[in-house]
Amino acid sequence: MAQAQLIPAQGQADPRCFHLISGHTIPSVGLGTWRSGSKASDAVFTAITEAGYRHVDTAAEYGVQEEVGHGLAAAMQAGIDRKDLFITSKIWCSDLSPDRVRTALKTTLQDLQLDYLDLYLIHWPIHLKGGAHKPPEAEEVQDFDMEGVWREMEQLVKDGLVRDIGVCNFTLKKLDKLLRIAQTMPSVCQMEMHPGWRNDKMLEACKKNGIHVTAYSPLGSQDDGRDLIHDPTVTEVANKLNKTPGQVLVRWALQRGTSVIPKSTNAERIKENIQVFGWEIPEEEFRALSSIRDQRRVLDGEDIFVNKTHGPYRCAADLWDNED
Ligand code: NDP
Ligand code: 1BO
Ligand code: 1BO
Repeated sequence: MAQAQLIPAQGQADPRCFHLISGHTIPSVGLGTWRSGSKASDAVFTAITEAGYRHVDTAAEYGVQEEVGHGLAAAMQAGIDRKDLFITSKIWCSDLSPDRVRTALKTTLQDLQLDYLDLYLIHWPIHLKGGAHKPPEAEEVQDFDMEGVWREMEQLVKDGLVRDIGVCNFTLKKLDKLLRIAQTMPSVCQMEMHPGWRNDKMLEACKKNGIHVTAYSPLGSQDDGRDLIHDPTVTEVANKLNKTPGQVLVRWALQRGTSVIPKSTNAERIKENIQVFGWEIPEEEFRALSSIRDQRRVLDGEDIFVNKTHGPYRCAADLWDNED
């Protein structure tokens, strides 16, 4: 079925796709692939051919693009049309200079075995030297030429290599700057969002400007993440609705008007996470989920970008323009 036909009538609570400012659509649930490792290929194939996903989120930095490419190729061999898929990737910090944008995209396309991307995002708005340490030495953090990089990304759209462009991990300040220089509007802003980090101010700013938001780490992420699956409010709502905590968290994101990209490499959970249509979280439960008091980011960028002694970012608040 063509994507456009999946879009419900206005007001209907079954948003399988959202409209982008470009006129394109984005499937509302996508498969995340960060830390999917060698399982990424099977996860992508299962998601597309068995669970009905049409949207896959990846990034050069995840080191899984070749595996994702194998999964996509296998799904297309099994009969899925490229035009029915929505594939997102992201440019990493070490490629965040105008002269590196096109080469970075070409490498990503090659790894994914694709000739265009649906969406290309600036992964983090910080320009690092190639091979920078984590966290970086002071001299490894370089000036970010946002305007120059964005011009190159706009050119990728004009050249048909990318259908939409956007950003991740932006602040109000950076978004404001981008909107002043953009000739092609960012279609999507991808941000950490879940009931433990609602980030309402960015959601509102994006909505006001017609920018669609994708919620990342919707389940609280993994490893050093936050266990939202066992959060008492989430489990209470899940029990009441006879749904799983994962489904409640994904559905919460949809009802906020965001697309959402839960990661799983487990076939059962991949299927579970997209069974979020045809039912709703009622208003009272939605409000309870939206009122969790302990609001904090899981991924504040400190481990990746902060150099406490020499800067230029000495703490996470510096990274986020002191806006939180
Ligand atoms: P998620 O919030 O999606 O959580 C993933 C974890 O939840 C994994 O441990 C997974 O394990 C587990 N899980 C998945 N489904 C269920 C379920 N139904 N019940 C219980 N546990 C479950 O974390 P991510 O941080 O990976 O975020 C999702 C995606 O967002 C990323 O993979 C990436 O694509 C994107 N992202 C983008 C960022 C950016 O900077 N733009 C930053 C972070 C993420 P298992 O695999 O075993 O099921
Ligand atoms: C280091 C990459 C964070 C997840 O997108
Ligand atoms: C690394 C954090 C960037 C905030 O816009």
